[in-house]
Amino acid sequence: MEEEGVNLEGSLPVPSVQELVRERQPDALPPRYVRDDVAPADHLPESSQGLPCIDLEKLTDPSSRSTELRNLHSACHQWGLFLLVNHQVSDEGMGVMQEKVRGFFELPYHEKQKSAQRPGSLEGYGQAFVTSHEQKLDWNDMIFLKCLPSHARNLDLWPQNPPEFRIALENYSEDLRKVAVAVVKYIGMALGIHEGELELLMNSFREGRYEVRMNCYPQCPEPERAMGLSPHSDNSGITMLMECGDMPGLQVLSRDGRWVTVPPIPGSIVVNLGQIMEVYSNGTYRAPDHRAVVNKEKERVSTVTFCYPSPSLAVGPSPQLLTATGLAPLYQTLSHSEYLHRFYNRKLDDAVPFYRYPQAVDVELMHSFISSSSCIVCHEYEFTLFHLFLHFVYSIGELLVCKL
Ligand SMILES: O=C(O)CCC(=O)C(=O)O
Ligand SMILES: [Fe+2]
Repeated sequence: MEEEGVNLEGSLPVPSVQELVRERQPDALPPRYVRDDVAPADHLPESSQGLPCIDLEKLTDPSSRSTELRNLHSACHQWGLFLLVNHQVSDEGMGVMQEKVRGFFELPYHEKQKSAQRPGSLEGYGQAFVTSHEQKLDWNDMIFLKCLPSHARNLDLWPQNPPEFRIALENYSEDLRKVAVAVVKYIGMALGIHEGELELLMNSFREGRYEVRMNCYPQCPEPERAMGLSPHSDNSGITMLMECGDMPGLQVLSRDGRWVTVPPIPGSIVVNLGQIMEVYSNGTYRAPDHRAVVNKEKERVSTVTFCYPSPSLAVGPSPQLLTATGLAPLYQTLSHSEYLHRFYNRKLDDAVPFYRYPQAVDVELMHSFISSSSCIVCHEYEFTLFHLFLHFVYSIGELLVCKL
């Protein structure tokens, strides 16, 4: 049990799992990594069939947009996670980044330690959310770096090795910012957000924060007793994960409580919604719980980009959505800094999101209120009464113009 009020912006230093494996080659898990709290049955990988795949080109093309928006709506509602293909990041761009991240974790320990976390900060090479010396540990080493806006970079923590790591990360984060703005635009449209508010949402991601966490999960002697990354949902707007190899490990919790393995599909990006978008959608979409499991055969490396809107955007349900549905907000609206303050000062084992209103709201009933039929006037993907109302206003306007 964690004490109330522990600040999670820093993390206690922990041994490197890669070093532990290299030096000791253990046959059994060291006690601190044994996760008796995780039921063994949880480790059974479920079939990955049925996980949604979204094609960004189909969203861009007006002739296929409404069908693909419908798929996106269902993906965000059912899973809060999807595989993104045709996302415009070149194979070369992704390949270079994968090579550099793998290259970093292959460096000698003393070289990686040049980027070691400093007390009180999560940035750098180390681990996150370790607040006591008794706490069980994940089978994971990571390096976490702030990338955008560029003035947020702490370059003294950016590895100088492998050569050109820095330029690869710079280019990769710029590429992912473009994808994030497009993805957020279509998530907004799938929710029925339009015009000024859609522009505001996109701009806030254009000017937002992009932070990259690179994970290394070494081979594990007893994978069924360990956890690569404990179950959590991200506090981002959206998160984009790139596998740096072909070893599966990421699992997402389905609505009916099964852990489903997300397959590594070459060239695709796994997008999951973070809590900011769950709140923005007033619970229509989910920030799914997910985790990483480990294996005996092969080290796994992943690169995870957390995309946040700019701090000027309050964290709360979309005003347009609330007006269109007439539903009560399920979440409080907080300033960005208050939202982060509550996140970093939450209790680690808090199951209930810290920003949710305490009153019981029937979320399923609320979802059923938002139908997914297309507009009867323009046949675009749109389901809000507000949208129909706008058609009505435009028609009156046109009538008046014709009469004059
Ligand atoms: O590496 C993975 O599969 C999961 C990573 C993740 O969820 C995270 O870094 O937040
Ligand atoms: Fe995550």
